[in-house]
Amino acid sequence: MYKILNNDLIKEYIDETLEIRSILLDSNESIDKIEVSEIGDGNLNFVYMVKSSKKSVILKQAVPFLRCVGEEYPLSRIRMSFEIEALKAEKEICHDLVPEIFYSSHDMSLVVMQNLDNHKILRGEMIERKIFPHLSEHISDFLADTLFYTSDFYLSSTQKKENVKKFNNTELCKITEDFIFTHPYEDNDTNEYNPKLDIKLVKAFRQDADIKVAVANMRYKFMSEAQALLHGDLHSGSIMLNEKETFVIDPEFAFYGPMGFDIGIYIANLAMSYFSIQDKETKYKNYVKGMILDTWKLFASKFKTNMLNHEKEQKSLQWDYPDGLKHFEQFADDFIKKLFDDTIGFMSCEMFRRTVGLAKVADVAGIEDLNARANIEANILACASKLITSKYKNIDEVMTEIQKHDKQ
Ligand code: SR1
Ligand code: MG
Repeated sequence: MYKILNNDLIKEYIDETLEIRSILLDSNESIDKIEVSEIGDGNLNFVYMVKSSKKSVILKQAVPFLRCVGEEYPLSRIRMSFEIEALKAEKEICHDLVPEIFYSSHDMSLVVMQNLDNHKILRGEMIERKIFPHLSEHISDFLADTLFYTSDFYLSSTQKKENVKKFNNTELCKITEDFIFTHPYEDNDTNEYNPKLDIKLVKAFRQDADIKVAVANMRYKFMSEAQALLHGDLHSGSIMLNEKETFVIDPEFAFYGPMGFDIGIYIANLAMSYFSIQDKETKYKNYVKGMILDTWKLFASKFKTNMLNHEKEQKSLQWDYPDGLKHFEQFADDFIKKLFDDTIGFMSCEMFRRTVGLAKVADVAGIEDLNARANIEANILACASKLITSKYKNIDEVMTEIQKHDKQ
């Protein structure tokens, strides 16, 4: 039966759950030998580190409300079941990029998994100006493989439709529909702004026909295009890493949606980090610029390779004629071009909402000088407005646009 755990109740729970107990303790050892500490600061769940002399693990539990708002915002615990199933699916596809699960319980809405204690959250590391030589390779692998191997390009029609049903994550999709695609574009109580941000800028984009139509298009895409199993919240707080290894965590928002959403959210968070860096730190700014360019370019090339290799292996009759593979390649290029446009659209929506919506990014919101922060936020809003209402040939053009709006 479900109960909300705390430090003491976790000990009791582990004592009676042999699968977890045996990971942490020898059979005759007392449960008092383990230490429990709450380490989460996320918006949704409670995260504990559980440590014995033998091992340490992470125990994450969903509670029946939205943690960052409180009990007055009920949210069913089923989100943990989606997280568990998404972790399993992602682990099968990208073994080295997803933490190991030791135990999970749908009834208790909890998962016990690998403690990434040699790894840190990417956002914090970027704020500390740390450099990670393999990150773009790893994230582009994660994106190209999870998005390809869960899509209609790879799965049978029946399996893909079964998966869409399985990941029917309606409540968390609604959070995204509200907090990314709706509230930031209206006068809504949940929105929060830096008091030094010129309110005229906020009002202006909320009444701009081109922006409103473009955002409505992205919202509709998010709600209706079940292309692949998405992570659903792939910002720099959902990545833990060190110099050698990268792990993608927290897929509680997983569902079948448009591929560009995951890529766009990630690149938007890199772009907001870019804007947050003061001009004099040119070395780090250039590093982040390189991350933006590499992520898209590596992703596009790996995704295309996945498509071509699969087609070569399958040898489907449809493309089995002298120029067939060349024509299939045109189809792949066409698809990736549309995916690029979607990516930039979703990227813009993430930039808007992280500036004027409820959830902020520490890279920008952590800047203590509110006037300096407001200047960066104005740049982000202007850039997002331009990106979502324009068409770009490639990521280099997008980067030029970002740089143009980076007015110090
Ligand atoms: C109301 S929850 C706000 C945000 O937290 C999560 O990390 C998602 O990004 C969600 O949009
Ligand atoms: Mg999260």
